[in-house]
Amino acid sequence: MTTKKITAQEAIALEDKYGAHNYHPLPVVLSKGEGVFVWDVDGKRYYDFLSAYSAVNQGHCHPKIVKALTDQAQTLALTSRAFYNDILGVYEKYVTEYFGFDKVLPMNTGAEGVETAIKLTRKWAYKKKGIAENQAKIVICENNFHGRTTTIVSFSSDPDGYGDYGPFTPGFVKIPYNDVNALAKALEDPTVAGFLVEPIQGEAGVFVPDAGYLKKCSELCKSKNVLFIADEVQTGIARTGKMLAVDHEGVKPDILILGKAISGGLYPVSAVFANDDVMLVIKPGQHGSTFGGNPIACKVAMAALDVVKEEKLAERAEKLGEILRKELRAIKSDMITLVRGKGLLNAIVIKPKNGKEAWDVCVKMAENGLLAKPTHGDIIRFAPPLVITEEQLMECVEIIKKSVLSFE
Ligand code: IF1
Repeated sequence: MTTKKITAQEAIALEDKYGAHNYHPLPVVLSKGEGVFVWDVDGKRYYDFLSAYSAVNQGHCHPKIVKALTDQAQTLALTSRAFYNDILGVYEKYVTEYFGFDKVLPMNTGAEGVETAIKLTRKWAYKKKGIAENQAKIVICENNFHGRTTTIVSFSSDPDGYGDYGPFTPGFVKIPYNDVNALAKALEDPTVAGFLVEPIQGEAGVFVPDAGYLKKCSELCKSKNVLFIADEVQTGIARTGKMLAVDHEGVKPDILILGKAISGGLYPVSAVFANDDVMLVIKPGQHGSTFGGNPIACKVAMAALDVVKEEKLAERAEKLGEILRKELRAIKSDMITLVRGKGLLNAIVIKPKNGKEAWDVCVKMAENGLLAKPTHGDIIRFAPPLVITEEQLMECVEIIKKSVLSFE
């Protein structure tokens, strides 16, 4: 198949006519990416302040990760798990040492990682904790986002996420986020096997819980023999200024879920980590995936994780995040009512002015060369690739400022 260069209008019309209408993108058609930048089909350059929802923390098309991908693609792409391959074990050793767990279970998407963690928790409940068959419960939080499978949307608070997708999977108990007492109360039920939580709620608009929340939750779980399950699909891999967001509080989850930037956005790779006492409850034939742990995925993930350390991305995110929030707070506009975040996972809350809202601010920023996406109508997420320099960040602050002030 050949693709000749098409116009933005043509590209949008094709998606509209032939694609399902499950997204509503900004009217920008991208055709190239490099580092912190993306280019549209007309050659206009933008700073990417979404980073594919934090999948491209290492920057677009990072040469080291691209090389790992193309080299392995020309050697051996996929064997399935019916046979051993010469890369998977090497990757498993690398990645478990990297994150400090006994075992990893490789999957492809974030949602599959979450599904894996749910199945693992339930099987552990029956095999180890001694909960009666089909009685295990998992505590989850209001306004969570963990993916889009039927089981995961069963415990979503977002009507767009779950509406008309029932019947739903039972076994989940919803509590308010950032509420230790609510967790303590929920854990009084002896059939609770796990607590699944995002260290920062991404979809909820980058909602950062109080300091100490995760630590207290993890201690409560320990005291009740309940698995503490951290969904770090979005917050992990240096995004919040530490390798993992739980590292800010020195918390070690019983189950850790990673996705997105574990591949630098080059390939769908997710991973579920646990120690032997938990992970080994799953026996051969009881879980898996055709593509999970394939040689390309393993090589790509190792390169992507090398880059995080080599380029000190966690330290950069920590330092530049402080600067970004300080500069955003200094913008004198009553349209920006709140600036929040950790590391380079940030958001501003927009109060509409003269009929202009977050969407209009994003359209204006795009005109001015910076891409960000509104969520929940009034929140704009700012999450550039972590390879951004301080000088580039200051240029971005100017674009954001100019765009917001254009509505005064
Ligand atoms: C979409 C949001 C971000 C996630 C956490 C698991 C997954 C995600 C904490 C599932 C995915 C996504 C998916 C993307 C939009 C995006 C998102 F706004 F919807 F919430 F990033 F903020 N756990 N997040 O954030 O991972 O299966 O997609 O690989 O378009 O649905 P996935």
